[in-house]
Amino acid sequence: MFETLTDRFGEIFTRLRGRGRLSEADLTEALREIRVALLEGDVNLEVVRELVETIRTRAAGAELERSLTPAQQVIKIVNEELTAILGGEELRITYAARPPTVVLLAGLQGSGKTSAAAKLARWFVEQGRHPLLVAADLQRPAAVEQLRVLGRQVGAAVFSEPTDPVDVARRGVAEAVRVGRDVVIIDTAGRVSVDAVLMDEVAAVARATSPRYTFLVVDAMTGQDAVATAVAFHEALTLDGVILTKLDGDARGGAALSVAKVVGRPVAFVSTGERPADFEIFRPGRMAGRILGMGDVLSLIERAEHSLDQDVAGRAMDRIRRGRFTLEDFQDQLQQMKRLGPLSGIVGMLPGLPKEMRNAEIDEGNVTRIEAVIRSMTPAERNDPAIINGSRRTRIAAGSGTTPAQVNDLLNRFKEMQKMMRSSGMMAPTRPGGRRDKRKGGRVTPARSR
Ligand SMILES: Nc1nc2c(ncn2[C@@H]2O[C@H](COP(=O)(O)OP(=O)(O)O)[C@@H](O)[C@H]2O)c(=O)[nH]1
Ligand SMILES: [Mg+2]
Repeated sequence: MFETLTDRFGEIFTRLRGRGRLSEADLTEALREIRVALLEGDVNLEVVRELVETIRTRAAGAELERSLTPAQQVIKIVNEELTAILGGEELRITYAARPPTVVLLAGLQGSGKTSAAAKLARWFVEQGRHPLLVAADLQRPAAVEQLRVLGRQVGAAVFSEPTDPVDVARRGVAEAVRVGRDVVIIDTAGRVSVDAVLMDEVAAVARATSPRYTFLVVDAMTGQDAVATAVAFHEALTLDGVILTKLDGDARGGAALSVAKVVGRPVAFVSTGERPADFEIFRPGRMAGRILGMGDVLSLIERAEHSLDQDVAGRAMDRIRRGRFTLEDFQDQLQQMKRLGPLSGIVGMLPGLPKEMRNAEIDEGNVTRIEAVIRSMTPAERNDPAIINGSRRTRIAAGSGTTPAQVNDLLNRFKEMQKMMRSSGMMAPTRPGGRRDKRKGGRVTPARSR
């Protein structure tokens, strides 16, 4: 599910990242692409409109955070707004002061209500609660038996009587009180499509049991119908949230994502398969991140915002642009990187990295060695490594506990890096160091303290 969206956002963000500055035209173009991506992903038109407008307003007025490139800022805003339409925060289930806590499930036939009832029971058991399942779907004889089988699987008792739905639901709650069950989950009947009889029946069940939570169960495969269905149920019942099912399917899924926004109630739980365990509390932020294909890059961005020294970062960017990125700057960068935490952790958070790279061992010792070598250089050497001759190399190696070959290796890599920065247009094509001047270049100043 959501592959269409993820693919499209991947392309859009890659193009955005390729730009240093974002012009008005770039932003407009990106927003147009985002709009198309959302529509292709089957997100509701109204939701798309509002989302794109919000992103536009925020991106235009965005305060420039110096730790983020303009593209990163746009991506961050998109992520935050997508999270918001999915309900923002995850729903925290609370319990009735006087048990039982009643949960009512409504929805069309085949949406996954009965499965969700059992899965929800299992979830409450995991929370240390004692749920009672109530089979108030008396339309089909098999429905009660289905719930009994599922109830056994998840270790929850099932109550039912062959009377009528409202009566069964009311008695179910009384039964829970009698046997000391603190949560009651009521499974109701569905129709193939919304109709008045269905609405009246489920509304009557709700009136009779005063549920703490009324959840609409929505099959994520049903496309835009899901939105209309949700609106109708919300009018009749006043929903507290939505349970999205069949997220393991291969539909585009955008419609399901729109439901929460359209009815103004959050997605509470999601079901991702047929097994009882394929069910979890819905985390909007995580889902948005997944859809946008970002791995955990946003937590990385956040961490960067908090732990990086903005001035150092800004200075480095400035020097890169002016073609003056030296070993000294390189060392600053290494130090900043180390503040973000273990390198292996950072690599794990980067999206789109090939698996081999994710698993590659990141050699922290290597970074420490590079730093030692740079620290053993004089400022003049750091500023212009070209002056490092054989005897300087030997001195630096001795000072850093490395070998002249290792010093050479670092210098070669640094040269490669500068070349790359230049050819990628990141760095202006002036000379390294920028103030190579024979007088200074020849002078040996003592290395800075370790
Ligand atoms: N793949 C998949 N199938 C599901 C999921 N939830 C429910 N189903 C299946 O959908 C069908 C209808 O589910 P059911 O709970 O009986 O729907 P109800 O009519 O609303 O009670 C059943 O075959 C379920 O096994 C899910 O998350 N993933
Ligand atoms: Mg059912």
